[in-house]
Amino acid sequence: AGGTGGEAEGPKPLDELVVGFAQVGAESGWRTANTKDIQAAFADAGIELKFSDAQQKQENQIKAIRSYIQQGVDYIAFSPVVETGWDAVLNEAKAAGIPVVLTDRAVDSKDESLYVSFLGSDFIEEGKKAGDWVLEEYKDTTEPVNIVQLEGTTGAAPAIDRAEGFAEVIAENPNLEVVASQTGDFTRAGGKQVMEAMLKSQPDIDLVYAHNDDMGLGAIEAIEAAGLVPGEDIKIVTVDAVKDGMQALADGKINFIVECSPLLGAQLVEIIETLNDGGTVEKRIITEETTFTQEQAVEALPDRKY
Ligand code: GYE
Repeated sequence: AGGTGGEAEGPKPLDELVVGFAQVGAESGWRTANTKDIQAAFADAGIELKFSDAQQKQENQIKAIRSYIQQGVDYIAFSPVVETGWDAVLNEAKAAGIPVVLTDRAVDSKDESLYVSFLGSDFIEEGKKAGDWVLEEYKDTTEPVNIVQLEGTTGAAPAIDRAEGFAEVIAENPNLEVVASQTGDFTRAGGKQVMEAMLKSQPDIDLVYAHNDDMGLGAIEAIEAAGLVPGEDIKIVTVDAVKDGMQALADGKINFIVECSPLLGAQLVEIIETLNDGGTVEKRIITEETTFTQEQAVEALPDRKY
């Protein structure tokens, strides 16, 4: 019928709208919470949501998006597993007149007309917040501080940006040095495996900076298995603040967590409804976030929803 996207025909009744969502996978506690929140928000709004899980593979995500285009959905939303390589499929969506909303992660495309909005966190800022804590923690140290970094999925916006923000801040103190950095793919198993190897290759690790809680939790297992005390012998800073991470923080095994909110569902629904009404939305919508110390985790845990 030509004019998908709703702009030309005026608002569609919400119960006739169809949105296709292409999720990264189920790699972390954050991701599971994100999926649940988005599905619940669409169910509450009475808007049909088609959902696919790409198992952290870009090719699967591209296939899912193509299938949504084929089915003639009204809108497509997705969280791009990596930053590069989206122009072709996004051009196909554009040619079909289907607006695309990026949730959570960015694409590095130069052509901003390929998506209507990017809703998600400022990952560079998150990396800086992690760096700020480390800077403060070691401000009086005169000895070298050996930091190992557990990176998120290679090529993913949060992995690139969290490394960048952190590096920028810790550069202020020449004693702070990242002595090893490797991807754990945002999974607990990945974090554990990389940490095991690092404990063997790096004689004197002072701190682990993990790009998400799950990898930090995997690192805790490796550290304990090596007979060391996480949070004391080796300090740990992570990003996300999901329940398991917050529990480990409250238990003293993690030292600091930078929050990254997975609760994007309500805002995504709002974007879709606005577009459906013919309105315009901000090109960049940044999620509001905080940070947690061990004491703050103890207080926040009882009310934590995910
Ligand atoms: O931090 C991590 C997840 O893209 C912000 O992906 C998200 C990240 C999150 O697997 O736990």
